[in-house]
Amino acid sequence: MASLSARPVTARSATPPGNPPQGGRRLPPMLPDWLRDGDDDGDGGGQGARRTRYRTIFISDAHLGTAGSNAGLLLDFLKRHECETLYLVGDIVDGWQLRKGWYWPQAHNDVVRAVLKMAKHGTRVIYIPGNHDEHFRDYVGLEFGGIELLADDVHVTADGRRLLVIHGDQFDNVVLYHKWIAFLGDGAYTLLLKSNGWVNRLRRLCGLPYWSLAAHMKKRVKNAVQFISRFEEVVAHAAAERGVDGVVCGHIHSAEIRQIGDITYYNDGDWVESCTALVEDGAGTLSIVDWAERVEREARDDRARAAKPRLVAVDGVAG
Ligand SMILES: [Mn+2]
Repeated sequence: MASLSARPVTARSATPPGNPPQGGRRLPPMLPDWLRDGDDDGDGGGQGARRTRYRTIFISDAHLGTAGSNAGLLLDFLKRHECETLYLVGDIVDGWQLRKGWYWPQAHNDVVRAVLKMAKHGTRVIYIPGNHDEHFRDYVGLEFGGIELLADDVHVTADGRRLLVIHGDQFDNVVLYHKWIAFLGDGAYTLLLKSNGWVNRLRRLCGLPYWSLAAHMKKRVKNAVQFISRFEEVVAHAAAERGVDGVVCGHIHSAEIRQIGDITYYNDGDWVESCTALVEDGAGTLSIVDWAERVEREARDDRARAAKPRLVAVDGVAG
């Protein structure tokens, strides 16, 4: 796990400019009323709140619509940050779980509204669907509520590096049949990469949910470490084929910054287990923010500050 290396610029949030016109076709309004306007969530529209500003924020795997989602922490993170571009790198809403049974508490709604509000106030928001929200893949290339839906994207950092942004489920079959590829070579790699899409489209047509490699691996915990490093290598391999300098993904719920050959591999983690985001500062440096750890540290510091005056008084007596 990478440490917090970025030096964010903390600034009072200025009055945000209007949403700039964006590319892509505009859909007729299709948001239900309860999502349409995000300004009445009690934080005064973000005016005057102290927020940490980053150039780019990447988050994924919030799994809203499931009991495991740490929506409260995510909402806290979103309210205390601002950025030029927000990438939602897949599995934000868990469509498959919602089909099984509707679970949508207020905090989950508030996260959606916070994102819509960011879009409304000038943040470019890009949603790259994953496997749990693959229903959104039908709308790739469109824009709704100020949010652009893309299958994947190439993000250019402030220092000019090109990063492929992709959820990562596209590589599940390759990771699973990794051993066979060693025998069968690069042709098999390409074929498996394609088959991953076919198989899951077919499953979807039959009304079957996405076959989850992550769930499969959870049953074999002892292989998890090996699985994660193999996933990272497969993703880096695909990024190298795309001719980029690095790759940002999610999917395996394991935040990481790691150099693999010529490719810098970034994983923004998740908001179920670890509560992490990947952030880019104004100089183009990316780092992982562990928000659960940060909130805990702040609480610790507050307690220490509360205890301090007593210590000062003791020092005074001693001096
Ligand atoms: Mn996923």
